[in-house]
Amino acid sequence: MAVNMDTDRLGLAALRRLPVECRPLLRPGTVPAGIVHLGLGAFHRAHQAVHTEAAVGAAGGDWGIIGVAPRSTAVVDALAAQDALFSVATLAADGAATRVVGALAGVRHAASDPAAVVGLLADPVIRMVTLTVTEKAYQLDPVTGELRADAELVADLTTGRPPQTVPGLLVRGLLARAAADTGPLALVSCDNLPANGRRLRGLVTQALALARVPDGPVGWVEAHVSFPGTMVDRIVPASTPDTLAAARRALGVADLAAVAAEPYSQWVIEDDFPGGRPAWERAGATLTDDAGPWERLKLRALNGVHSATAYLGALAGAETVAEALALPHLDTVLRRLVTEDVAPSFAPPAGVSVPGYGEEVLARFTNPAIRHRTLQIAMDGSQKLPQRVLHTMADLRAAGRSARWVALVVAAWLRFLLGYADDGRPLPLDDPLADRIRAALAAGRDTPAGVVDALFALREVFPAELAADDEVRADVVGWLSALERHGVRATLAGAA
Ligand code: CS2
Repeated sequence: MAVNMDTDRLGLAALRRLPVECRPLLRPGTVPAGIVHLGLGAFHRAHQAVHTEAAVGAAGGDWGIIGVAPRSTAVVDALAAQDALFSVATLAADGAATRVVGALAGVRHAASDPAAVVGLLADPVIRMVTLTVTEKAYQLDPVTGELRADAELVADLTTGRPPQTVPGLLVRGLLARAAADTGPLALVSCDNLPANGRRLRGLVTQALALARVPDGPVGWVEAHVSFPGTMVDRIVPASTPDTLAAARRALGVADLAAVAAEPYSQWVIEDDFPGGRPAWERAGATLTDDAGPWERLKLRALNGVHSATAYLGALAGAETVAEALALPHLDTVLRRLVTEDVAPSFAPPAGVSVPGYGEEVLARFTNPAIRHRTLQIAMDGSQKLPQRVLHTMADLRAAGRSARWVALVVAAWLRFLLGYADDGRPLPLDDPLADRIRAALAAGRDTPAGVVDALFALREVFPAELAADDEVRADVVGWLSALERHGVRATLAGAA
């Protein structure tokens, strides 16, 4: 890595000019790489990178991270110009603290140099690949977990072209590693998928089959690759020009890869790392043999509530989550969602009270220093609703219970898909299933019942049993009618 000598820009040469409290725990270049991370978004930088830097700082180990951006060049360019350094501002209601993180040992851009990334995955120094690529990049059907083999993925798996999809890149890397026999590897999903370790294993198994990989390398992968499940949690909104301006003020130099996050951070990890791991337990993480209860807790009582806030808030014209929570009665409705519907739907981790966790979540959402846009959370609803909301609903119904508040969240999503807010302003539809959603709505959008029937037919989102459940259908139609007729504010006032 050529050192950036520009002392007005974050980089090794600027480190000595930084206020002492802003300096990294690790000096990049001094910790050899052991991890490849796919997905260099704000979340990775404020979460795994921070925990890993602290773990290596506390206990050592060759666990530098090579950060790979699958698509975006902007973040790779910014980090490459900064010797892979970036800052994280921790925003509490009563003030901010900014610190540079030295966890990254390098950065790569997969789309322009896939061979380098495949080479890294086969490199014996790399013993772990972590991923934050968002739900849709796994290309799994959200309901069944089946791999969705679109033309791009089939081309990646069946031709020799440079891989362009995440599954394609993983398969190519694993084949190279099997051929070189360079030691065991953990593939660690850090995305908000249900049973993310099992889903990633399923993805790899199905992709190897689609690529008609012979038994030898398939057996190698089965014997040498682990897929620990994880629960990851920290609210990290997409960075904005304000984030960068605040970083410059705190650091005294420009940081074009700066991120800002809430103080809270949690990481629960299944301890299954055949090639070793950083001492994350020294950095606030919980190592366990089953992350499932934690993951269900977080997906249902945090992400589900986040999505509810995002759709209801966006419809009512709230730009951020904190603004949405200022809507009269929304907090009451969200509390009822958590206590009456989410809590009885699953068994939480031992000793955890779901309503108590829900209170903590609402306090985090109201942090006034965090400007998390409702529209950011609203995107990709088809990929998020199943594990955040519909699993809760299915479990309640299977136990013979009603799912009234969950039905409100589903109705809010359907109402959002109609594409305009309560004041008539347009709302964007940013979703990998946007075309299918638009086609379904074209067939029936005139009445609430028509909308529900058209969208309940999307099998990638609504499982057949839920779609055929008359009580669920009636609840969702009822809420959607109220939302359409009276708007969010009056619906909340009537419900709370
Ligand atoms: C959010 C998550 O964007 C979203 O859909 O619900 O990114 C959320 O902020 C994180 O999962 C919190 O850990």
